[in-house]
Amino acid sequence: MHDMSLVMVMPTYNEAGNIVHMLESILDVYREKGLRGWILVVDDGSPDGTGRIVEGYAQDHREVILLERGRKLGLGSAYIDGFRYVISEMDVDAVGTIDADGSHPPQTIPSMVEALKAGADVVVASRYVKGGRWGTSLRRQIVSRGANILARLATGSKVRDMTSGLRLYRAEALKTIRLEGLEKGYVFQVAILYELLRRGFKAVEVPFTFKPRLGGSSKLGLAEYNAFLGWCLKTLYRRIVV
Ligand SMILES: Nc1nc2c(ncn2[C@@H]2O[C@H](COP(=O)(O)OP(=O)(O)O)[C@@H](O)[C@H]2O)c(=O)[nH]1
Ligand SMILES: [Mg+2]
Repeated sequence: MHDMSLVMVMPTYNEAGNIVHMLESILDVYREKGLRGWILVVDDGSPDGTGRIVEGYAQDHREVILLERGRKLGLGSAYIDGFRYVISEMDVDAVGTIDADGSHPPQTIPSMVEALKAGADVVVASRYVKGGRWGTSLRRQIVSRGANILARLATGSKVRDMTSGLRLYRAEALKTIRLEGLEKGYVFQVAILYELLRRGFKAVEVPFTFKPRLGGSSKLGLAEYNAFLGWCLKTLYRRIVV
C-alpha cells in the first residue's frame, strides 16, 4: 500500500486552553512519521473561543480544517458531521477520532496506522489490552469499566475498550455505515463499533495510556449516562429477545 493518508476528526467544546497544544502534537507526529495527515476540528460554537483559535491556526497550517457548527449539538453528532465532511470533501485512506483535551496521546497514532495497514478495518486505542494504562482518577476508571461491561453485554462484542474515543477507521469501512441513524451522544462510539462488527468488519485494539485532561472540564453528564444505559438495554433486548 502507498503511504497511508489520514484525517483525525477532533470534536471541541470549550477547549481553548488545550487546543493549540493538541494540534501541534498531532502535526509533530505526522511530520516525524512521514504521514500524510490532516486534522478536522468540529467545534460547536464554544463560548471560550476555541473555534476562533482554530480558525487563526488553520490560516498558517493547511493540514488543519475547521468545521464550525455554531451551537452545542452533542459529541456523536459532531463525529457524524465530521465523517460526512470527510466522505464528501476529502480523499483519504483512514479517518480517526481524537479528543482535544490531551487525554489521547497523539503518539499512539503510528501504531494505529500500522494495525490498519496490517488488515484491521477499525483500530481502537485501548486501556484494557496488555500495555494499556490509566493515568487518571479511580472514579474515572470505575465509570469506564462499568460502561464497558454494559456495552459488551449489550453487543456481545469481544472488544475490551468499546467506549474509547481514540480510533482509526478504514475509510472504505466507514462509508458502508448509515451515519444518520446513529446515536448523537457519547454512546455513538459504541453504536458505530457495533454496526461495523455486525457487518463483519475487523476490529483490533492497540494499547495506550489514557491521560488526565490538560485543562478545562469534562462535558460528560447525567443525560449521557442515561442515554448510554438506554441504548445498551435496547440493543440487548433486540439482540436476545427479538
Ligand atoms: N463539538 C462538540 N464537541 C464535544 C461535545 N461534547 C464534548 N465534546 C468534545 O469531545 C471530547 C471529549 O469530551 P470530554 O468532555 O473530554 O469527555 P470525557 O473525556 O468523556 O470526560 C473533547 O474534545 C470535548 O471538547 C459537543 O457537544 N460538541
Ligand atoms: Mg476527556
